[in-house]
Amino acid sequence: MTTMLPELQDWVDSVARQTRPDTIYWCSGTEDEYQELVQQMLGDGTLTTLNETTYPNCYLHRSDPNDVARVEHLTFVCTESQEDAGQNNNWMSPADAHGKMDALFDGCMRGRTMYVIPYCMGPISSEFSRCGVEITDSPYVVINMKLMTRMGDQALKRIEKEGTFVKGLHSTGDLDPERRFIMHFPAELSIQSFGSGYGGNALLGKKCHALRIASYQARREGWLAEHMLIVGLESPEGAVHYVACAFPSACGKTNLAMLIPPDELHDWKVWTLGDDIAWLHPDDTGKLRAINPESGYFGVVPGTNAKTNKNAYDMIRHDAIFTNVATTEDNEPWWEGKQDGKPAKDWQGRDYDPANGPAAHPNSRFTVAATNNRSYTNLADAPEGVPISAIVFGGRRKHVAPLVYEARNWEHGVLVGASTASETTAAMVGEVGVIRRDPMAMKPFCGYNFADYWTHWLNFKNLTAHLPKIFHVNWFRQNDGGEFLWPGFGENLRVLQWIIERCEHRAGARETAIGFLPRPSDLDTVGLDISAEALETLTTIDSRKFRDELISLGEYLESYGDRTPRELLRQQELVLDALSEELAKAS
Ligand code: SAT
Ligand code: MN
Repeated sequence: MTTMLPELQDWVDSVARQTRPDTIYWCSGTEDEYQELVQQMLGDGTLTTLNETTYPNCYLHRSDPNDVARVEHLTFVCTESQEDAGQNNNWMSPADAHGKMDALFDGCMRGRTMYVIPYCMGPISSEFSRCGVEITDSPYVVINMKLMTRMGDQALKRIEKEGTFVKGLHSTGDLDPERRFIMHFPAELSIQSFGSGYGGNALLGKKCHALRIASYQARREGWLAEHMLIVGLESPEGAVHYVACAFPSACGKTNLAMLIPPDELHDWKVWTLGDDIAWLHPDDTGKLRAINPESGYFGVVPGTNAKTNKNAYDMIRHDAIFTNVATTEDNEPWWEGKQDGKPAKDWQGRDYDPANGPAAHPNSRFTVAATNNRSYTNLADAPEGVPISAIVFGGRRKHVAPLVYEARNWEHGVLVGASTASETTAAMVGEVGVIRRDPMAMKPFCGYNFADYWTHWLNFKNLTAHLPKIFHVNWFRQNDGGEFLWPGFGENLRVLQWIIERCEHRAGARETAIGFLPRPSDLDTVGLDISAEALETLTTIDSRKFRDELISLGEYLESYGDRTPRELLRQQELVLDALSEELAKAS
């Protein structure tokens, strides 16, 4: 096949001249094509079948053990000026990066098939959607892109009509971590990724396009590309609110997006629109509307069970791709926290031996189409998106951050977002459990200087009349004995309920130096198994610790130099002054 769009045809031809594949294959996105690729990969061992009775159409992929997570230290934003990438990104000049990548891509597809994947991020007919074409030599990438995006002929048609698309070039190379780079060229609307087959490094529509490149475009065009789930909450009275929540990778976005109400709140309904990325646009009526650019989930497997996330547990029982999980004697997939069965082989295919560590890799993943999910709503396909009532930021914090608080106003909310920090997880290569700053949960994903990004956020004050309220949550607070104080999972709905009742001006709160906190009595805790003491701890702050936090936040914001917006520093000072005043009063 070919295309009528000369720019696309020329690019595909030039990539083929450079990479020298044996064959070029244009992906149509059909079910038959998916099945044929699966058969081919079963043949060459890239995939294996799982138990066909209990896990129909499910496959296992074992990746190279050196290639199991995103590699932030090998991910670069390549702008002419280093300042434009900011200290939040690794930077390389476009000329140097192209030189390096050209050498790596030279002849790298010899003996391989080159797949051309036209894809559309967002509903095909939405004005908010953006298209791209990924060229890859990995059929595993093709089938994942099929589940995760709207790809193939329908996307190609839109691209030919629009004439613009993001160019993504990917090769697994030889999977040598020494020859691995993920390069972004925002000004060229292009991405080049070499040497990894793992999710965020290789499925270029996801983090590379829908966050890094899109955030750069969004700044120019007046919208936001964010690392947020989108969930709809329908109260027993029938009011529906849509909430967008930003958390770092592997902090439970997928669980929150498909939450199941606890028994006492069974009259509530929860609808999933997205579990990872939201594109937010101001509309004509002054509201922010969100679309999910993806159409599938690439979720963390360990910990998923019938209690923690029944919707996810059920949706990965058919038509799913598993990456780096263990298997049982019956050839079912197995992972830590599955609470059913025992591992026979670990994620590397060895006989399971606890001495080798967990049976499933801690960052093992499932890929499924969003329509597998029981709480999926076809509003996820609505071209106009959904109006957002509240934006929620959160991280994984043992101490300091309370269960929930509400920012005073938009500008303060931007500070709250910028203050997000979290203990690191297995979704990225490196030490797990270290606290790091992760503003808006976008540290690894913002395609330009964070200082400019905060300015862009602050500017929405002038763009939009009915801005959402902004909140911060922390499900991960622990007591001194290291036990979690909040039960989490379905019970998180109680916090979301307070949030939307705040949006409706119905729920109570007390004003503190850091914003509005619920009193224990402001939360619906009927039937919740929690001590009064734990609830008290969750809804109070240690002003001294929080003041230290604010001081360190101020230093962090200042470290961005002149570009840091004054308004953000002013907000930091306001909170700091209020905390000092509280401490002075108490002493
Ligand atoms: O690897 S991905 O970036 O796709 C998943 C994640 O880290 O959130
Ligand atoms: Mn993510």
